[in-house]
Parts: sequence; structure tokens; C-alpha cells
Amino acid sequence: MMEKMDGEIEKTCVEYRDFPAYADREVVMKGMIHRIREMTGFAFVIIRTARDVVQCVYSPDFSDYRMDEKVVEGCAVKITGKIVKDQTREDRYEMQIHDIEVLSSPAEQMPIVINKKQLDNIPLDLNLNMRPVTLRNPKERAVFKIQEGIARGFREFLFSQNFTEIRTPKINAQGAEGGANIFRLDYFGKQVFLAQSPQFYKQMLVPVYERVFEVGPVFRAEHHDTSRHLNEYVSMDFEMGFIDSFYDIMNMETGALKYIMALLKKDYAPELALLNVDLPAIGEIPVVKFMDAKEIITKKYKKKITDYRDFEPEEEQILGKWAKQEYGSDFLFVTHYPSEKRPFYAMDDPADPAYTLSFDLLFRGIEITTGGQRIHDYGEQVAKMRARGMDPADFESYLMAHKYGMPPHGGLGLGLERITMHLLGFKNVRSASMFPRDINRVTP
Ligand code: AMO
Repeated sequence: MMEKMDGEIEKTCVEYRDFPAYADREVVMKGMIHRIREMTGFAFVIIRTARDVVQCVYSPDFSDYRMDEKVVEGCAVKITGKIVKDQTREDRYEMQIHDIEVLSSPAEQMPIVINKKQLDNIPLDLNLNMRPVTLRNPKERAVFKIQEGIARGFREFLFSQNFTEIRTPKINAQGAEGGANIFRLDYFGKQVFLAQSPQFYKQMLVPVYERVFEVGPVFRAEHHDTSRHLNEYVSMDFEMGFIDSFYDIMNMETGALKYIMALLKKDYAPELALLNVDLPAIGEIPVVKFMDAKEIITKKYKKKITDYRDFEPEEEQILGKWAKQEYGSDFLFVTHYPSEKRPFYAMDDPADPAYTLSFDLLFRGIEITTGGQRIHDYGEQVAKMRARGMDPADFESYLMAHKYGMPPHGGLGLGLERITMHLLGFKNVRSASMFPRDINRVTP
């Protein structure tokens, strides 16, 4: 007999969140056996479903079904039973087991304990080596559910602001961001590069769609093993045309962040509770100019400045503290970074060309975003490239955008793992990457 393929999935099984609606009824649930706790005369069989961990109770009193040795942790099961109120916790429901059908069995026992609330005392490296298994731990998987919410919030908000979603190539003839952290690739005998960002493409698409965004992987050949750099990360980028100033970009980002936090609160409450996350309140985000920030660091915090072109991580920490103390804000925009340290596409400030119309967003004292206004005038862009010793001929296709006309525009890049890391209070960005790539790691 032909299966019906009308796109409708038969809902034979329920999730824990459906339990109250099914109270005192028999239902079918599918999931993985997360844990079995043998008690005297009965057993708890904890089932891990897509998003929940559900307590089921086995007892010979409930039916003629008898649990045997085939029912072990790691089995995929179809479990039938009656939904009742939890005997000990009035606000919870559990299932009285009537039958367990084993759909598949593991070949081996779990190599590490993943069925406790958290992965106790497991070093990060071992956790990452064992990702296919460790991600099954409820707290571990909650991290990436929340990460889903962040990326989803970014997309949903930008859709609501008439942005078009784009997908740009990751194998490119030129790097966009400059610097040494670019991966080179042999492409049929020709040298090409892995995308450090979608910068060129998002700019090229401004005269096409006016407002564009992309959430996608980018690559940085970070030669050092640091707690905040990955070699592949997910960049949430947008670019928008017809801006009056780069403050329009900062406003759009503030809106996106507010939307993201509200979405997390609304749809990700179980994961936030599991990870004990303190969502930041976002009001008006304070803004400070780069050189004023340097002055605050020296005058207020008595730190000697050695580099006036960029911030050291410790200086960003200080600024994070300052924003919290002065404005009660977890976020701080720093604007007008020195031109010397910004890429060639950044627009210099006409009032003082040593600085750019650009910004970083610090979240709890760490940079999570870079953005700003770009050069839209062809002659100006070519001149800035030449001044930096670049050959405009190498960027012919990018420069077509400028040559044939583009509006004043700007945008930003927000690191998904960075924001996740600081939202969840992790010390290492790898904890916020499902399958991280760093100088020593390309598996799993
Ligand atoms: P930038 O190079 O500053 O700017 O990167 C933007 C944001 O990406 C994140 N990030 C990283 N995250 C993890 N590992 C890394 N190695 C890493 N490097 C950067 C940070 C950072 O703030 N094209 C510009 C953006 C723009 O102006 O639109 C760019 O890529 O969160």
C-alpha cells in the first residue's frame, strides 16, 4: 500500500508540554531513554524528547507489560502510558507506563554520564571531543536552543524591517577584512580565500535590495589559541541603504537586540531557567566616542594607555564596568574608531579623517559587533585603497557597486557565538559553539 505523502505528519506522540491537556488519558510518546532509576518494586524511566526530559514510571501495577533487560539507557523507544499528576510534585505531570516498544538499541553503554543535570567536572576538551553524546545533556543542548533563538530573533526582526535575506559565496577571490587571519585555498591551481565576512557582497546588494542580511559561517585563520576567537564562526550581518548616519545602524541593532531578548523570554523560558540566564534589560544603549573612552580609562581607572589605535581586552572590561556603573547598561556603543585600524571600506569622519564613522558594541565588556558607515563614492573608495597600497584592479567586481552608483549605506557584523557566550556567562567561546573549529580542532 502506498503511504500518503501530503506533508501532514501524523501526531501520534506528545511532548511534555502537551501533558496537562492529556491528563488521565493514554498517549504515545517517542524519545530516547535518558535514565533509568530502579527503585523497590518500580522504576523511573526518564525519556528525553526533542525539548523535554519526561518522567515515566514503570510498575507491574499499571499494566501487564513487563520491562526486560532490552530496555536500557540510550534506547530509542515508543512508549505508551497514562498521563497523571506527579505523586510528589503537584505542578508536574508524569506518565504511568503501559508499554515500551524499543525502536533501536545502543551498541555500547554511554562513555560518560550525560544524564545528570549538568556534565559534572568534564573538561571542556573532553566535552568537545564527545559532542555527539555530550550535546544530549539537557543543559548542553539548551545552550544551542537559546542560540537558535538569538539567530531567529535577528532574522525575524530584520524581516519585519523589510530586509531581504541573502546567501553569499564563501570561496572568494579576495579577502574583505584585511589582516593575516585569512585562509588560503588551492582552487584548481589558483589561490583563493575563504570568506572572512560577507562584507563585499552585502554592500553590492544594497543598490539591489536596499536592505539585506545574512546569517552564515565565516572563516578566520586565528593563529592563537584564545578564549574568544574561533576559526569558523557564525556571523549575523546586515547592510542598509539610504542611512542618514551610522547612528541609524546602531538604532537598528538596538531594535534587533530588544526583539531577541523579548523572543527568548517568550519562547525559550525552559532553557533560560535550566541555564539560570539573566536576560539583560535593554533601554537606550549608552554611546561613547573612542578617544573619550580612552580618557575615561586613564582618568577614572588610572590605567596607562599604550595603544591609541584599539582597545586591549582589559580596557574593554573596564568600559563594560563603567557602562554598568554609570548607566546600568550591559551594553555600550563605542564610536569613531581610528581610521588606521578600520578596514578600507570604512568611511572616515569628514570632521576628523583620522577617525571613522564606525562603532563597536560591547556586551558586558566584550566586543560583539563591529559596524559603521561605508564609503559609497567610487573615487573616494579608490583613493582610500590606493592610499593603503591596494590595487583597485584586484577589486574590480566589488567596485562595480560604487562605479555604477550606490546610496549612502552601512551595516554591521554580530558574532553569534560571542553574544551567546556572554549571555550565558561562559568563559570560553568554544562552549557557545556546537562543533567549534580552533587551531587544534577540526573534529567532530
Ligand atoms: P569584525 O571583523 O570586527 O567585523 O567581526 C564582527 C564580529 O564578529 C565576531 N568575531 C569573531 N567571533 C568569533 N571568533 C572570531 N575569530 C571572531 N572574529 C570576529 C565578533 C565581532 O564583533 N565586516 C565587519 C562587520 C561590518 O562592519 O559589517 C567585520 O567582519 O563578534
